[in-house]
Formats: sequence, structure tokens, C-alpha cells
Amino acid sequence: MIETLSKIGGHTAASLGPVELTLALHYCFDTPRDRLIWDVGHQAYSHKIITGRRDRFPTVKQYGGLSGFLRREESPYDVFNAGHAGTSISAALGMAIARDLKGEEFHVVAVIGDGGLTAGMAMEAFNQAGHEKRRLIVVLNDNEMSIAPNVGAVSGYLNRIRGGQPYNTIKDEIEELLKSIPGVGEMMFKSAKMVKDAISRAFVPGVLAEELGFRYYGPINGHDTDALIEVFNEARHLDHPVLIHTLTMKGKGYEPAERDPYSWHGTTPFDIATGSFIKAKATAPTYTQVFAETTAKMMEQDDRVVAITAAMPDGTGLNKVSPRFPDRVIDVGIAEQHAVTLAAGMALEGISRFAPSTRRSFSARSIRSFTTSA
Ligand SMILES: Cc1ncc(C[n+]2csc(CCOP(=O)(O)OP(=O)(O)O)c2C)c(N)n1
Repeated sequence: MIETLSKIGGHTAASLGPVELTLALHYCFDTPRDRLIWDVGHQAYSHKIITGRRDRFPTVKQYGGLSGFLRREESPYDVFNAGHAGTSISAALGMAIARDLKGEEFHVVAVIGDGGLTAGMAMEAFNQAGHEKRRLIVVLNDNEMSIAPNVGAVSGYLNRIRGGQPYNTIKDEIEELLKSIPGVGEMMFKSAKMVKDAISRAFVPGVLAEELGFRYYGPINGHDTDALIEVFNEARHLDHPVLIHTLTMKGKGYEPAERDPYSWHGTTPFDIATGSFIKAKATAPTYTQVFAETTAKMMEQDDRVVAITAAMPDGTGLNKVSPRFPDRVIDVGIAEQHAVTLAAGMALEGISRFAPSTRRSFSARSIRSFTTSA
């Protein structure tokens, strides 16, 4: 993967992080019969390599070659085409409902990042899945990063879980505690598995997920294949929604990417030995530069101008603007619809102009229409 990406660039850190996760998933689940759905699809190079596309991997992202994302047209192992973040749980739940209607038996597994989980659609799907209570497995690939460091209260909650005790340790401790109660404890330990589970669950770090109808497992080291295999095999036998919270390091296995996962999320070609990026000489200012400079100029001239980005501070260049206007550059996470309505609320209170930005072309169009209508 590193060799190919050094020549053509690509989602280097994003795809290096979940390698062990990918291997463990394919080891435990019978893909493509079991459906494996990757959120966005930018982290799935290892999935491509081990599902019959190793020889063609050097063609990835090139004309006539493999797609950089998942493509149903490319392989039966790619069960859902995406690109936008936050879609995987919806697609997985849809497949689970269809499976049950057809009376079939396969597993459906969605893999979503902690960034993707900030998307409204992911929350909507989570909400329905917890209510539907169908057999569905959601694997959270938590590396504390969106493209930039992740933002928001959910991200803060995941951070607190990271610092807590894993579920299995809590369960062991409670078993020991029960056994130590003379007479009653030994009996309870042997006979009342439900009581033991219930007490353990009350201390589970992912209690919010449990309250929303998911059985929570984690946090689990996402680079420990044995631990992953154990939990996936356990989850296979449950008949309700499961959330498996894995902790991974973006860029794992390539030191420069581990050190600076932000810059290495998606890269240009690079020198493997030094880790320096090979950039084509720019003949004109980039769109990002022009956009960022123009926005900064507008913010300087009018203190009602606020810039809003949906998890793309670097792609829009707003990361260069925010040090100058820390109160007026807002990263809302992967939440475009929220960003637009948030801006509408601000506009109604006299903060009239904004730049909602996820993609460069989108920013150009939207800033024009909103500044003219403001
Ligand atoms: C709706 C939407 N907004 C923004 C993006 C741009 N984008 C691509 S990947 C990504 C970060 C995803 O973070 P996470 O889900 O945690 O995955 P990771 O790369 O950390 O594995 C973003 C913001 C997108 N693909 N879709």
C-alpha cells in the first residue's frame, strides 16, 4: 500500500489505520455473503488488496484502474458505493431489513469512523437501528480524527470512554467481587448470569449506546487481531444491534503518517524514506488559497462575517484563517445540513454572511449565492 501510494498519492493514513480491523473482519465474517459496508470508502485499500485486487492495486485512482473508493461494479465484496461520510449505518440497516423480509440469514456489518459518526445521517440511522432491534453490527473505527482532529460532544464522549476501563476488565472485576460475597456471591456467580451481566453493563463505558438499544463492546485495541477476532465471533451470535468500539491509530505502520495523521489523511506522492511530499510546482494560486484569502479579507472588513466548515478546515483553507478569527471560524463536524441551518439562524440574528464549505466547488457556489442574497 505504501509503495503504491508513494507513487500516486491517496488516502494513506486513513487506509493504514484499519488494516488489522480489515483482516479480522474478513477472517470472522463470510464476505461477500455477509455484507461489509465501509463508511466513505476511503479507508478500504486493504479490503481491496485482500479481496482479489492485489495485482491491480498499483492502478488505483488512475484512469481505467481501480477506484479509490468502493464500487459494486468492481467487486462483489464492495456492497455499497459511497464517498460521502455518514451513510454506512443507514445502508446496513436497509440491508438488514431486506434480509429479514427475505427470510435470509447473513450478517450485516457497517464500519464507521468517529468523524463519520458526527454526521446527522449516522445519528438518524443509529436512532432507528436501536429502535428496530434487528441483528446488525456497527464497528466504530475510532482514531480521534476526522480529516482534522474530530470535534463535538460525541467526540468528547468517545475520548472519555477511551480513558475508561474496557468492558471485559469490568466484567472480570465484578465476577471476582460477586464470588467474594460469602455464600450468596458464589451462588449468584454460578446461577445468575443475567444479574452479573446487568451489574457489569451498568458500568460499561458505552452506556449511552446501551441506552439507545445497542449492545456495546469496547474500547478494544483495533490493532490487536486476536482481541478483534474474539469480539467479532461473540457478536456474530447476538440477535440484536451491536456496537463494537475499536481504537486505532491513523497512519499505523508508517512512521511519518503516525506522527502527523492530519497531513497524511490523503496525500500527494511522497518519498518513502524521508516522508516528504512530492508536489507539482504550482503555476497559479490554488483555489483553496484564493478562497481562504478572500474569506479572511471579508472577515476583516465586516465583523458579522462568520465562516463555517463541515470538517474540512484544511480543504477549504479555513485552518489558515481561524488563528486570526478564532471566534468566527466554526467547524461543525461532518454535518452539512446542520451547518446551513445554523448559518440561517445566525443570519436571522444579523450575522449575515457565511461560507459553508465541504468541497471547493460547493464553497464557491454557496458563498456567491449567500453573499448576494444577504
Ligand atoms: C458528507 C461529507 N462531508 C465531508 C466529507 C469529507 N471527508 C472525507 S473523509 C472525512 C473524515 C472522515 O473521518 P472518519 O469517519 O473518522 O474516518 P477516518 O478517515 O478518520 O478513518 C471527511 C470529513 C465527506 N466525505 N462527506
